[in-house]
Amino acid sequence: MEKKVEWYSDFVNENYTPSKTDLVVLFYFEPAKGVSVKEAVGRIASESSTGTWTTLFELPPRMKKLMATSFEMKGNFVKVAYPLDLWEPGNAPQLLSGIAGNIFGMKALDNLRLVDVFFPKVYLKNFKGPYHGIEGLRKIMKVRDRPITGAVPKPKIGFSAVEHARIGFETWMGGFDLVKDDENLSSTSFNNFYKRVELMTKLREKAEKETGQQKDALINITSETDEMKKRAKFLHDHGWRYAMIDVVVAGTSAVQTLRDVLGDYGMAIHAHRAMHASFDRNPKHGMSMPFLAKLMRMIGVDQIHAGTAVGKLVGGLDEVQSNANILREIKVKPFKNILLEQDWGKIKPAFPVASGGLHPGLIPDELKIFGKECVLLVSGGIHGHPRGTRAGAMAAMQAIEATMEGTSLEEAARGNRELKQALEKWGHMKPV
Ligand code: CAP
Ligand code: MG
Repeated sequence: MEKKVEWYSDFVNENYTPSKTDLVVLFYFEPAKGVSVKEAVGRIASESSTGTWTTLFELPPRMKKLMATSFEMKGNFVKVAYPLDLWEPGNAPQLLSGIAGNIFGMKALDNLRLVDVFFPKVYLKNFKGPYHGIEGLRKIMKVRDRPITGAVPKPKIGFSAVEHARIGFETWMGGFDLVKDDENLSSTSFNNFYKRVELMTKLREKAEKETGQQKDALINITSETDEMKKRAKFLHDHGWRYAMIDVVVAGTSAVQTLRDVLGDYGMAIHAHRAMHASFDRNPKHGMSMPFLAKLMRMIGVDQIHAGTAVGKLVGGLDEVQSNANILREIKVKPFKNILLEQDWGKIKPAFPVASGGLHPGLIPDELKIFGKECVLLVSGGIHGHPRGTRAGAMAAMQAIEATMEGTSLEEAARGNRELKQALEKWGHMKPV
């Protein structure tokens, strides 16, 4: 008789009903040639929980209780339930090492995609969620009835701190709320972080005085973690209410640490998602953007880039709307094979950020997709205005106002020179 060397089928139970405290993951999978569906889903559950490739000599009884279970196979989708005790409370990196770890490299699968995760209440309670959330940020910025607006000086890196701050000032003066650093700008020989912050602080005061509006900035602190803490304190000492982190490259551990540090200062986190497309762009493999957004809301960012659907970067309408739902809703409804149900309980809603290739002519599309509950970043689309940054920001603000009033941009352009000039340059083109 052939000896049993593997125990993958022990991790599959088509009749399993998850308990209230199970974490449930929705995966898309494609078995490799010669691997049955049952073996494939058994391996997913096994390698991401207690299993390994072979049967073992010693198995304490506890093991049984810690095994994950694959259930509900529908075509190429399967759900896997993980018992709560597998997970260290409040440890986001450990979660990823399990549900998003070795399993992506298994030879038994041609493709595997982590689509979404349902977090039980007891698991969520060890994470802080956003410090301010949507309501808190609206209060700070004193902006109620329209999206919060911002822009990155462009080109994205190369300006000196003085040049950068001057462009920031023009952005604020054109009516924008926020000036944002670009993802690859941190502290360079030509644009030192500390110098940039000092200059921006002076010009923020001037812009606030001249406009009577609240102004702020999303200044990028991404760096080694101790240095990030230092930069966070420096921002706080200079009266800034936000800090920006490239959350994927910095990693969940650093984001958790900074959520604590910034929370103690009463500051918000702007999350840039640079590098996300390395694992979410291929629809058959990797991890989905809605799940990244969910993970970051759980850890506690106040806003995160969510795509535009019409701008220069990938991310279709279903994905963009799913990102927005996962970030804004208290009770997220299941949607196609993209979202699982999720009750966020006490975790505050976060803003989706629309960014990437936007200009005034695309603002009606963005407001249709997101409504007013978003942050709109229009960068190249203001600095490329024929009369410069300030006029560009004015044009974008005019486009927002017109759209919110239900007026077409063409009609609004008759009384607004800046918008008229923006439309003459870009019309409603969708950049690629
Ligand atoms: C936008 C941007 C952002 C992208 C990121 C850029 O500038 O600053 O980093 O929006 O993409 O460098 O491209 P533009 P996403 O407005 O000039 O395009 O929001 O999809 O993460
Ligand atoms: Mg950028």
